[in-house]
Amino acid sequence: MTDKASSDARARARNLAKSSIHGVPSWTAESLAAAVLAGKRDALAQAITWVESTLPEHQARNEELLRRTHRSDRATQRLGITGIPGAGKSTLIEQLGMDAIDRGHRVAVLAVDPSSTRTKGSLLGDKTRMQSLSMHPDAFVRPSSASGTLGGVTRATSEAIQLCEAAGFDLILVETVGVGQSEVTVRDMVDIFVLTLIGGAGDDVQGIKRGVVEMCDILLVHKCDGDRVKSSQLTAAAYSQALHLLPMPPSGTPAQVVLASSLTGEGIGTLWDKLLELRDTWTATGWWTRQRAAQRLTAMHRHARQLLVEQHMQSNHGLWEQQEERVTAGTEGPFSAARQWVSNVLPPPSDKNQPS
Ligand SMILES: Nc1nc2c(ncn2[C@@H]2O[C@H](COP(=O)(O)OP(=O)(O)OP(=O)(O)O)[C@@H](O)[C@H]2O)c(=O)[nH]1
Ligand SMILES: [Mg+2]
Repeated sequence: MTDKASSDARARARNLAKSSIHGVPSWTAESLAAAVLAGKRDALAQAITWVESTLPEHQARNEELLRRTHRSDRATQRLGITGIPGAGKSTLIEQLGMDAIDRGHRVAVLAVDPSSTRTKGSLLGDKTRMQSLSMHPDAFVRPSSASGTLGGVTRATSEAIQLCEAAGFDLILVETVGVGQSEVTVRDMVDIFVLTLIGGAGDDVQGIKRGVVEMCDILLVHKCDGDRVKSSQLTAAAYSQALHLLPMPPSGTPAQVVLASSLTGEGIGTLWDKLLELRDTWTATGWWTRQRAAQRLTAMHRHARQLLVEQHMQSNHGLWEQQEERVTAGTEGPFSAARQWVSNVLPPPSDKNQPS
């Protein structure tokens, strides 16, 4: 082969590899939506990659994809699992997921980490800890979602949940790393929220904020095995008492404490019983559907606010930067700078828009 021929061949191979990596050539919103609805996992993976994009030129095609895959009639369950790094969330998800498959479910696992605390090690950990699940035909595991702003990650995760459900997965497990802001938003997209703790370590050590404890439905004292059994029981007892002092959550069901080990499988049956009990109780009281409706509204409000701010920042970037410089230099206060910017980018409310 001549030099020219071999370099052409290399370029063609490179382009082919590039196009298959990006998946650009074949999918349209219509064909991708159809493939997702047919339960094709490569299409689902591609669709999630699409919605993770924040590029403005991708928004129209993404919306088309989401419109075509929108199904409100599927009975699905969304479970959030949160806790400090290393609490055993992925190991628990592997256990729960495999059990759920045995019970006839199709399981999707999504991981959320807007804070970028995730190291290569834990990504690798996800793959090895969810090994059976990752390889099972009735499961779909997406180790880590897009990085970016909290708002962007929240939107992408909500949309990924919708896509998984459209592809026929009826149990969605969302793993959240960290103990801060990310749980607040994941709470807004799941039906049941489980906080995993480790026995023996106090909240100060684990960095669990009271707010996160307040919003969980099940508090799981995990790794209750070997020489941790005693300390796990003490931690469980302390939290059971503390939970009594919290106000009644809007679901009408106070959070419950469960002891479990994913290593021995002990307590996992109890966890299942509690999960099913919550689903049945909330279906009967109507909380299940009310919570979902409230979550859809919250998502719409949040997204509308974000879009408004982003669009105005783009359309009047000069003034925004000017205000930023003033606030940085201390020549303008942050609140008045924000107010000035808003009154500059928005037209004053006219009488026409006022309710009569
Ligand atoms: N003793 C014991 N160890 C466990 C249990 N569950 C998980 N582990 C171990 O805890 C370590 C962390 O487990 P992971 O499942 O990766 O924890 P994680 O919370 O998903 O970690 P990140 O995703 O990095 O936040 C691993 O070494 C597991 O083998 C358990 O029930 N008992
Ligand atoms: Mg993990």
